[in-house]
Amino acid sequence: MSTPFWGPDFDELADTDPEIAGVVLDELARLRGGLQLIASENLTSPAVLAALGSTLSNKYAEGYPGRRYYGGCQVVDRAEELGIARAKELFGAEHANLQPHSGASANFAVYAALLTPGDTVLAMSLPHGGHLTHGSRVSFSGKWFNVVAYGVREDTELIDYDQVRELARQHRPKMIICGATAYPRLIDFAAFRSIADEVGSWLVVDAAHFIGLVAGGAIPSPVPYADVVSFTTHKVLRGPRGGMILCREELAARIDKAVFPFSQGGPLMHAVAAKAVALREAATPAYARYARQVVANAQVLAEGLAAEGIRPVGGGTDTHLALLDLRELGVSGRDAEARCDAAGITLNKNAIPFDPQPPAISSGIRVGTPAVTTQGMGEGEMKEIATLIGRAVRDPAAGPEIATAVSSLVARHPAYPR
Ligand code: DSN
Repeated sequence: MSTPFWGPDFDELADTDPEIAGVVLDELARLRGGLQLIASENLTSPAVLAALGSTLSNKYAEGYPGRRYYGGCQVVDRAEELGIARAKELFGAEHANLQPHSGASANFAVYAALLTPGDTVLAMSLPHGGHLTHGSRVSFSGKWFNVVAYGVREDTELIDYDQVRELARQHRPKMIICGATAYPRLIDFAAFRSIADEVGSWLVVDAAHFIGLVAGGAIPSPVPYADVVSFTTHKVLRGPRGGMILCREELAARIDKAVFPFSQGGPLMHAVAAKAVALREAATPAYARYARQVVANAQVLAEGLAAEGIRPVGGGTDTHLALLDLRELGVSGRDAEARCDAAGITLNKNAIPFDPQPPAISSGIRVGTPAVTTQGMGEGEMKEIATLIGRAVRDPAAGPEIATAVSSLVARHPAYPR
């Protein structure tokens, strides 16, 4: 019996649009052919991809389950209801909104829900590992709000909680936001809560990078401490590209209204359904094992890179990523990224705290283990990868030889095995 489902059908795509079919195949080949070490990427499951490629993409469903502005939403309502229930259960949250199209959209909605333009926000500085949407002058956050930045200490490269408290007392921010894109260590949510309570601020945690580790029980959860937790669903969590917001019940209506109708129109119901699938997957014991392995792998990778003369910022990692200082090797982040790319290793240049170089050059690289761990790699492979990165960074001529070693490594642990 054939399945009554119009899901991803590659032959249809190849017949209709061979050029885009070629792009899809080439991207799959790129994923399979190299090492994916971008800390914010992962390889989502075929089940998630099936939901994303489904007819749920067709439905307009402005509003929320049971309260839509269009007819015919009774079926897609079930997907959103399942997703909300799973998010609340998995994270122990009072309320969940699955509609943000991205992490940036989620943060826009959070700022809109809690603040009015001109309010003061205390946020981590971007050059110290924060995020554009937390307070950079080139984003809405820095343009419309009075942002005061905290950072890491120069000696420890860890968040300076004394500075956070001092700045909070001095500026009395309406909101304090923590969470980062290039901070490898655990964040002390209890410390942030106590500072927020002392000055009467909202506490928002942007958990985009590490929420998957929280889901798998590999690191502590921010949910008991924060008024609002925002995140993306496509990093360690291994869902579709998109955003999500968790909050206390008292803020539920404000958050929901800030997402729709304030900042978004119709939700992407295929993405909402795919988020629900990812949440179901993330509640399994296999995912918990995965999350622990992601951290173990990142620690071994950071140690291996240290042995190659590439210094882990902050002394190592407690999470899925390591930030590395290349200055001892005399190679910029930009050159290291290019050299690794030529060797089949995809990672990104990254500013390190107090970086003497501008961001487009930078003195560091960032590596993450979500994708390679999804491919089934463990500590042994991480040692091998550290050696390969060390050679690639030091010797630009070794690219082809290292690419051969990378091919043999990924052949043993293929992405999307047939
Ligand atoms: N672009 C993401 C990252 O790589 O960390 C953050 O938005």
